[in-house]
Amino acid sequence: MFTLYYAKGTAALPVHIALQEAGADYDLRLIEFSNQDQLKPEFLKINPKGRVPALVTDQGILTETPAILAFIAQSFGAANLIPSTPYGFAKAQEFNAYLAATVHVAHAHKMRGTRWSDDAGCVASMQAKVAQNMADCADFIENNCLEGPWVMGAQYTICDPYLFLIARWLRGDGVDDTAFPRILAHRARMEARPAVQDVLKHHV
Ligand SMILES: N[C@@H](CCC(=O)N[C@@H](CS)C(=O)NCC(=O)O)C(=O)O
Repeated sequence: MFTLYYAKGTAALPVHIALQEAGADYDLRLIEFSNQDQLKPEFLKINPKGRVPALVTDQGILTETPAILAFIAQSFGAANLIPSTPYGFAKAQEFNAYLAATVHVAHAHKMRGTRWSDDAGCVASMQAKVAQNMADCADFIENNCLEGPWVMGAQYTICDPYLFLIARWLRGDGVDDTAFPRILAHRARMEARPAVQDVLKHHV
């Protein structure tokens, strides 16, 4: 039994989808950013970083989206959510690490610029760059990372719900996502999956 601490539409979404796809037994704890729940002492005991996702397991608490996704995939081997070879697994991790360390960070400059500067002008300047940076990331993914129909090719993996999250963020970040038809088609394929439809009911 797992407990997923999540906020709607955040990096917790791919973890939530992976749990559902894997057939895991889990329950949910909603963290409302509008109430600053992520900074309250009860949540900081779960994740002192004050971020979601956090997954409570019977072995301890896991944070960081790529790590949690890999844990779910390896814990539920029958769900076949990672490539079986070391190279294939590394390629999946390469993609998820890019989303976590580059794309998510580029997105975070829209709402969380004060992490990097106390200067209001700098924060505004970083915000103004978000659409361009996210479009550049989308362009890189569109042309280099999406084998099709899934990120890793024929196999649906933990890369797919993570890309789905990023695809959902693009318009809000000011990106014209119609310029990225392969990402849009991937998003539509994700939305057609029953597990994704079940999960999305918790993210509206
Ligand atoms: N590196 C972390 C980032 C997690 C993260 O920043 N999550 C955001 C939601 S997408 C969050 O909890 N933000 C709350 C805040 O910044 O106060 C991961 O990949 O899981």
